[in-house]
Amino acid sequence: MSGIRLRYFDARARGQLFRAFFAARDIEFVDERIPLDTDFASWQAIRDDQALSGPLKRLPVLHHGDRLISEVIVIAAYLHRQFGDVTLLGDEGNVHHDTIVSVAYTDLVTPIAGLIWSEVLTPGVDLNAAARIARSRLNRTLDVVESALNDWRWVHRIREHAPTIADCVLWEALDQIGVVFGSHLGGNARPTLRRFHEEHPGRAAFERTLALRPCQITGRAGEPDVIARIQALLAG
Ligand SMILES: N[C@@H](CCC(=O)N[C@@H](CS)C(=O)NCC(=O)O)C(=O)O
Repeated sequence: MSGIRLRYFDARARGQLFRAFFAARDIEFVDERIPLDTDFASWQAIRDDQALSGPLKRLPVLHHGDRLISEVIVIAAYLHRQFGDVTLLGDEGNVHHDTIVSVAYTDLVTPIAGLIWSEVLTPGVDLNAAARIARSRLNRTLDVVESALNDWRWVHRIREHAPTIADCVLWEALDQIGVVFGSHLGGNARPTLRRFHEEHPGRAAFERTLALRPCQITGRAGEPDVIARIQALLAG
């Protein structure tokens, strides 16, 4: 499979899981990043060109040859199929895989970005309350994911095959949670998720990719300050 181009902002949120997948699988791709400049000028310049921004005029989009695919869940399913993982995992494994993709993207990655953007998206929001609600919801989700991974023996099997899309999105979600909440996440001990994050065979590739082109999680201006405030509020 050649001629792959991923277009996304110079941020992690909805794009890093694909960069991680390509890195961990040694797949060549063009990592096209739209700069986070003032007023998103670089994005505004291409937004209406649907050959670049896709049918919904939003990123990420994936180009593969003549195909243009948009929406994270659709791109994820496409890559999962194209790289043979559907065949590899079998019926039950695919249901588990797709469930991890859904919960990690919808209930972890998306709310993390929502919290970082909360003061912009909901003017007047109480950041302290928003952070505590987000933390509590993330903790509940992490508890059920911990239990599902145990039931499915997912972590016992991660060395049996190359990192899947589900591995990449879950690892990325856990890593983003670490960046945003630091030691302030609290909640139950989750040995399986900790092991997944620390011992995943793709970890070196995931971290190398992050180190090669460091970027913030979202496109919000001043994100490091927002994260510092979230952590200070949660510590109080
Ligand atoms: N449902 C879409 C959401 C995509 C999305 O909202 N992308 C944002 C960046 S994270 C975007 O392109 N925003 C620019 C805009 O809407 O003009 C997905 O899952 O891919």
